[in-house]
Amino acid sequence: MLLDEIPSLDLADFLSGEAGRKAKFVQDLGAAFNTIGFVAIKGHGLANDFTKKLYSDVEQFFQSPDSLKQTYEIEGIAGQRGYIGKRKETAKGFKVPDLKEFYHVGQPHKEDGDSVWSEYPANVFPAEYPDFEKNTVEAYQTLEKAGKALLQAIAIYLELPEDYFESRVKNGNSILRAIHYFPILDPDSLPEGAVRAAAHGDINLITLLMGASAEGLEVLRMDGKWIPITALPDQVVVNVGDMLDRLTNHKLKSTIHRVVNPPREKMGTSRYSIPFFMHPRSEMDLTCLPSCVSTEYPKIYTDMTAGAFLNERLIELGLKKA
Ligand code: AKG
Repeated sequence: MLLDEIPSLDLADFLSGEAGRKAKFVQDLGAAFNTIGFVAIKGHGLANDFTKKLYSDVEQFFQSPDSLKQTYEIEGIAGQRGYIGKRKETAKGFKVPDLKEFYHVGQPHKEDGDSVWSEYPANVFPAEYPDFEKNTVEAYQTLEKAGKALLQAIAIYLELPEDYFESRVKNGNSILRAIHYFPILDPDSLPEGAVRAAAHGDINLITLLMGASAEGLEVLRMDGKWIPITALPDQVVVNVGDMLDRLTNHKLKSTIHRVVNPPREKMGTSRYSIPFFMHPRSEMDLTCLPSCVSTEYPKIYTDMTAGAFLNERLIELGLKKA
């Protein structure tokens, strides 16, 4: 059950062309991002059957032997493409790595003569599973399109031009992350504090998260209480990332979330989830917007580009060497 505290919105309202529906969507989205930092949306463009097939492609890959998966692990690119092995990422401020392995798909193709590959190389895909490439790329493109519409709504809410983010996210560093939280076969041998995903805020502008294969996701409410959330089958959960939090001087809230370990009787089961992290281009300036700074809300962040911020965070996560 999706808790009442996370508002449910329909992106079709924003895209309807009807001024009243569009304005209400913008206000509801803004109000949610200004408080809990999370919403659940439908009308995102992913059909349920497609999502089901995508999850089965992802499962097929992760059920392969580690030796095959490791063929797609690329050294020296901070885990920004391909396979990232078990216990390689540690949430900021934690000592024990997360109990997960994942696969990163970046910009699927170069749209024009842009410098999209200058920082990160082209994608690699598991040749053994052609549907993995076909469907992860389709999911990437569908969620990127939905993400661009959501950023238009956010721009309107912030009283910026509706297309404010368009050039800033074009060919940006967005990543589709297919995650496998592997079965925990010997829970007693786990290091203290080891969890599927320790408490963290996302690095990027916004995250679009397809409903996961099992429970476990929890969001830290403002009163300090952790609340479990599960998207309904036709919903995608969307949350504010740290970059949007910085840009808006914490007017839009990047809310801490985590994935807890299952109860003991379910420790031996896998969990899959597929977030899409919407990133801008590296050169985007994340300096707090002047309209979000006032005597009441003094500037709380230093000026930084998205590329420098991403770099800093990849080092903190252990994916990049300092
Ligand atoms: C992340 O990868 O940042 C997540 O929070 C994943 C959430 C999930 O697996 O449900």
